[in-house]
Amino acid sequence: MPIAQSSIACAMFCSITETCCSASYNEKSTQCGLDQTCCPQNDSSEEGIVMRKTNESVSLLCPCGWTLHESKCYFFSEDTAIWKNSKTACEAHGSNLAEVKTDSTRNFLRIKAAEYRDSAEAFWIGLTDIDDNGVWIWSSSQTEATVTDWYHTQPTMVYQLKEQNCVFLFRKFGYKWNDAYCEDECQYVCEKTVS
Ligand SMILES: [Ca+2]
Repeated sequence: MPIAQSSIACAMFCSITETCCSASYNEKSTQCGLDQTCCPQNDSSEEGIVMRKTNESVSLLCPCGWTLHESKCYFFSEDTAIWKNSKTACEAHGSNLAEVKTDSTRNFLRIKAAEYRDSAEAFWIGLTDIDDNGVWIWSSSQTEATVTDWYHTQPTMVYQLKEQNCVFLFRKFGYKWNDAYCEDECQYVCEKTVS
């Protein structure tokens, strides 16, 4: 059983281990137990985030199909939708379109998106300048973007006379960011906080 410095480190170890769906951390022995059985392939339930804590162990996990990164769970959709409907789809799962506040999250999203390169051309995230052209705002927290991952030619703002007000991770740009037409049909990334 691997050793981890903290329950969060243990949970992160689980999140990068493909076969792991939850982790148990024993604070006394600092052993990190990886559970491979709680997430059956056919289980499409959306039970939300489960966290169990006892005197001796803590379990931190995301719903099936979601990936833990730091203290949030992320979902990379298979279906496609325009930006506005992607936002609604995330909200229907008790989540929001993904927001990037740290370098770590920025890198995680780009690397994770690349794992889907055979099946995903682009993933919407929660960034838009629809209210004020050139001012990029995270839609759920209503904060201005400070950390960004624009491809070097982006944002273009306008392309072929149409405004580009919504942002996706774009395969053509190594999943760095592109501003695009909000009416494009793309896959999307949702996030929710482990609570
Ligand atoms: Ca663009």
